[in-house]
Formats: sequence, structure tokens, C-alpha cells
Amino acid sequence: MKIHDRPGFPNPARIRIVLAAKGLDAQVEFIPVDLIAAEHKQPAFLAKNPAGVVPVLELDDGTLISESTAITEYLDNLDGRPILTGSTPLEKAVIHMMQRRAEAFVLDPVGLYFHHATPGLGTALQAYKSPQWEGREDMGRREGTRVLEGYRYFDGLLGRQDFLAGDRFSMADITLFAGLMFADAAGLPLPEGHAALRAWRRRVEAQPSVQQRTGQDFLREDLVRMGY
Ligand SMILES: N[C@@H](CCC(=O)N[C@@H](CS)C(=O)NCC(=O)O)C(=O)O
Repeated sequence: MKIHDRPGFPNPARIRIVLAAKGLDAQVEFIPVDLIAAEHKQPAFLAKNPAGVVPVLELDDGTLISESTAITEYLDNLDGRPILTGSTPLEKAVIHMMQRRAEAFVLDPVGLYFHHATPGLGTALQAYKSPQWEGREDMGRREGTRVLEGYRYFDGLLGRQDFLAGDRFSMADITLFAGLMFADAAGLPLPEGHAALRAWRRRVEAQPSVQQRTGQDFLREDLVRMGY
């Protein structure tokens, strides 16, 4: 199988952590997509994912799977022993719910902040931004305040339990972890306090799959290339 992505970006990082957790790295060929040159907005890539975003999983029979949750569910269930997406109906539902909160409260608003309140990925992508965001840096900044609310919500939750969906590391933790890495790179780091969220982050960093797959160079190569 192939994964079309760009190393160092948050959603690709989610899948790279999943691959490490499932021991699947050796079975994957990574195909780099040049996000800064807007390769993902050109017809060849849009034919693979009409949403024009990475990652995309391409199976050997040509089946294309996009959306990080869908890719995670596929990879996690390939061996019939899911460890990240739940086994029982209740586990599956709670993990799904919490991972969506991690996207909605942190990862997605960080992305909107990054793309609309900062230079984002640079000039080549400007042409592909939705016109409703034209000149609306204020709206982008408002997304930044939503991220801070998200931090408070998760700090409260993690004061009561070890991981987002209870006592076990799951897809939901991977999503929030990627959101926090993206927030650091985008200029929205965790403010002072948030002791429970910080302690959770250390627990996630200690996971072998996360240790293999992340690093301080998150986004750095591309940001340096753009002159940040
Ligand atoms: N909902 C998608 C989001 C994917 C996404 O936003 N990917 C980012 C990279 S982290 C991207 O391709 N951004 C390029 C752009 O927005 O132009 C998923 O879960 O995979």
C-alpha cells in the first residue's frame, strides 16, 4: 500500500503514529506531496482525494481512502486485533466521540488559525483559499480563542482520567496530540497551567509508537523553506 502525505504535518503524523503502533511501516511506500507548491490542489491529486488534503491511503487494488479516522480504522482492523479504535460497541463509540472532539475543539481551529491568521503555507496556496476568508484575519484569530477553550476542556477531562477515552491510549489521543504539535508550530502553545493536559502529553509522548514517529522538527523543514 501507498500513503500520499507530507512528513511533519499533523494529519500525516497521526497516520505515521498508527503505522508504528501496528508495526505496519515496512508495508507502506510513502509518496511525498508538495503542499507548499499546491500539488494537492492539482487535478492529479484531486482525482485521489477531491477534498485536496493529505493523507491518502492507496491500496494495492487501487482503492483510495482519505480522512485520517477512516485510514486509522482500516489499518487498526487489518489484523483483526484493534488497539486504537475500540473492540466493543461502547469502546468504539466513546473513542469516535472523543477523537471528533479533539478535531473540533483543537486540531481544526488550529488549522483555521494557521491558514487565516498567519501566512500559513505561503503564497502558492492563496489562490485556493475560500473567498469568505479573504481579508478575515480576525476570524482566523477567533479560531485561536476556540483552541484555548479546547485546552481548558481537555485539561478538565484529563484531571479525571488518564486518556481521552478512558484508561487506554487510543485514536482520540493521537488526534489531540497532533493538534497540540500543530498548535506549537502555529504559535498557539499551551499557556501556563493546564497541569492535567501537560501530564497527559507526557504519557502520550512515552508511548513507543509516538516516540518513533514525532520529533522537534515538526513542520520545521517546510517553515524554514518558506522563510519563517
Ligand atoms: N479531515 C482530513 C484533514 C486533512 C488535512 O487537513 N490535511 C492537511 C495537512 S495536515 C492538508 O492537507 N492541508 C493542506 C491544505 O489545507 O491546503 C483528515 O482527517 O485527514
